[in-house]
Amino acid sequence: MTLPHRCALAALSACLASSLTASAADRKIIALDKGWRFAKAGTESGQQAPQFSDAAWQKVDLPHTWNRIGGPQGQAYASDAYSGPAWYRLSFETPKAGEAERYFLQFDGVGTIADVWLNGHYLGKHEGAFARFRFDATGAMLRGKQNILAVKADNSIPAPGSTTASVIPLSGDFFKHGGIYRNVSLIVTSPQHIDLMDFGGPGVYASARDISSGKAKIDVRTRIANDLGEAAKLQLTVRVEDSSGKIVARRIQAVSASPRAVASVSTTLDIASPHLWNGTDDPYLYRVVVTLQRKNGSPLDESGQPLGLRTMTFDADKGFFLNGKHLFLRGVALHQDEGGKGWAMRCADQKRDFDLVEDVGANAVRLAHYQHDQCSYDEADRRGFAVWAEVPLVNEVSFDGTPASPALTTNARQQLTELIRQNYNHPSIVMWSVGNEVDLRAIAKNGPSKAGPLVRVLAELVRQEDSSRPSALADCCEQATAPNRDVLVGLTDAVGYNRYFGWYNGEFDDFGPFLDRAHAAHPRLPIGVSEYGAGAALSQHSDNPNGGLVNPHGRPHPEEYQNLYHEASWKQLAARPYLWGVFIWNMFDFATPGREEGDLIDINDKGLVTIDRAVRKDAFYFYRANWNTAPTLHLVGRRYTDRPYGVLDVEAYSNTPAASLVLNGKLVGTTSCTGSICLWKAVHLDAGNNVLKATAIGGGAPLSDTLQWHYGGNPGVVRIKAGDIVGMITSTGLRFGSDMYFDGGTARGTGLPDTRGHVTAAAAESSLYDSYREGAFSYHVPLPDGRYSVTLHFAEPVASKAGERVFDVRANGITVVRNFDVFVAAGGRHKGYTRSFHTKVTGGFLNLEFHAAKGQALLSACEIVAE
Ligand code: GCB
Repeated sequence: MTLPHRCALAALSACLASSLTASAADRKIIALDKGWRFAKAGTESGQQAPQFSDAAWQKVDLPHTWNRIGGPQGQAYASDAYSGPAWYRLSFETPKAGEAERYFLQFDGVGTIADVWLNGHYLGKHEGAFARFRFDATGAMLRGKQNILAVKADNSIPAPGSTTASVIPLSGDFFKHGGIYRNVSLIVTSPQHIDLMDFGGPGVYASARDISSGKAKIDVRTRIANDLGEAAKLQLTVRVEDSSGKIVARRIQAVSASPRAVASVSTTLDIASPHLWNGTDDPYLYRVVVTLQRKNGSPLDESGQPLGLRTMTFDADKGFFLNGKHLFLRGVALHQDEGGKGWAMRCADQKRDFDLVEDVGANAVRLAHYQHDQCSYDEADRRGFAVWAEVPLVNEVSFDGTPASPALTTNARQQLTELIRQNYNHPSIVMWSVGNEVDLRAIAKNGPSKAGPLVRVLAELVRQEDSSRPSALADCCEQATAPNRDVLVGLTDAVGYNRYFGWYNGEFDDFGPFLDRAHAAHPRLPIGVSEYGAGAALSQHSDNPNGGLVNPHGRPHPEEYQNLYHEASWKQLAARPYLWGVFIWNMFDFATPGREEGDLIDINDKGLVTIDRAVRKDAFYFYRANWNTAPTLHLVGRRYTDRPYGVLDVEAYSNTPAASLVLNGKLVGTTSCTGSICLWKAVHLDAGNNVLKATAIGGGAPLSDTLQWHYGGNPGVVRIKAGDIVGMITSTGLRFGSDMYFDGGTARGTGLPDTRGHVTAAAAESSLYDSYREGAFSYHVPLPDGRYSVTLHFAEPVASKAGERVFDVRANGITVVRNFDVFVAAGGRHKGYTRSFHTKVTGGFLNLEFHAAKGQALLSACEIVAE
């Protein structure tokens, strides 16, 4: 008996002929990926008719999507955001097989709604962009002749009255690509076969129980379809093969198949000395192979499914346990999206992505926000990743804040059933999520809970379909203050929190206390973090990301801020043993309409890796150093090549105990690395080029990392843009670094509308005043000893009259500006004003202190120039 195999369409006849001779009743899978015609012909005008001429249509191969979204800011890039109907047609020939053969057309994923015709016969509709679906095409197939397959794919944006109005997701922060973006196959079976019409599932469902070191019980449920009009006596052989293909258990059963019916047959097998699927340490896979045979033993059909033996538990206080051993799920979230390809990613692309996930040292993936391609779940099984699988119920259950309609509920149930049945056999899946942030827009307009009823329905469906795995939910808004907020936490068996402290809201240090409150409020609920992250642009940089504000919904997104965000967040997450795990949002930048952030357009830049997979951002290495046991040594800031300041801290990410830094061939020093961070403080750059080389011993072998920075400045000149995270160059070419060398105070302004564009500058440069540091603060600026002239830039952002803000400035302990009221000095609010003085530096530092007698001191910029 040969295993099912896939014939390519080009060589179809020969391939089929050989397999038909080899075993006439064997299942054959024929790839229908090549030679399609495509057109964005919206209106229906006979495209489905066999005689329709598609000669003028574009030639395409699958996987295919017409959409291309996102690219770099300010550069021409290919974009096609068309959302609506489009058509595909394929002409293919089947060799003449036996008259009794059954033909199934299998689509692995079509965005969003597919209508399918074969030879002009309407086979049906599938609503939902992410699950596999099949049609029984037997009645419409022309055996041994040319067949015409026509598919209408419609990714209209969901809106009241649109074709997709009752198809989840109704919205979400990602672009919904259109097209036949995964593979299509023709499956030929005998009339008695393993059922293919079970929500796209394999028809064979295996699970393990009573696993001990001595043995395990395997329960296999097989759905057997008899498409003939008479009853049949058949035989079912279920075998379990170990990873080398050796049969370790087998059972043969007689089966009575009623006419035109599907029978469900249960089989239990024992495996001695089970070898467990043990996550990334040992992702051992068995295989369950089910063979349907005639009574005489000749084969009719066969299906092989992955089987991993493992136990798992979620404990509200202790986290996640795999095979009885605690395992913290170090996760990253993934979308199915790549620059230039969109959703039309091949298996090889997914493998490459999983290589990167493996390299960062993750042991878990959140396949967000929907069902992914089978290749991804296969990769997770093979590599031992735990998977958070998820149905695409995102943000909202209706357009107007009302509960989900019956039609939407039916669609959500369908998509969840597809998700579970199609992926039931993957040992990697540890939970089924029934929704993402559906509390976000369910702030009741006219009363209480709107999303709750649907979440309950879906959680109950998980219980019915698969009681071995918990239902889960990614929550956005618990503890947020909003009237009539839907309370969804607690409706599923486990929860994940999507939280962005220090990005969208709050401070880094809010994360831990938030989780502690959530744990206290839900003492019996296993909780984890289903999303946390921050954006990072490769071309935007900060000398000190603590010094200014990012604009989460815009620009800038300096890469160094993402580093800081993850350093601060991971510290708190790693210290909370009750968490079952965390997922970084996101492993890769991804396409989403409407974002103008960092240095990109229509891309969410929270990835640890860029959308084209070309660049691993610094934060990638922070996690690699923390999560992967393979030695890591990575100097931080390699893309910030042109430095405004000559004295700065140098950081490396490493899982070695200590590292050394050499600058232009001279040893700077050796420092210990704590929390995977090695820090050399106040390193003095040379004028011109600086080659920095870090070295360490990791895993018994020497490690090194090198980068180059340029310092074009002069150690006797320091220009600081206070309260700004990226700095600026003035119209006359003066370079102000981002806020640096400060202590205390709060950064304000940049990205906020309070001062931007309103300041009339004393000098011409109004943007110098669009940020400021405010409060009681000081600067400790490293400078060569000597005499300096200092110019301070101020603008009053809020006061409406004299006397609201009065402060002094001291330079090295001497008051140089006294009882200063910017409002008075500048002649009103939003007016730039400068004060200059001379001072002397001895001992290598200039100390500037800002003290208020009334209100709070502030500073917009400062220029220190040696005389
Ligand atoms: C979220 C959403 C996710 C977004 C993410 C973000 O909470 O679940 O879909 O992409 O935030 O980056 O804003």
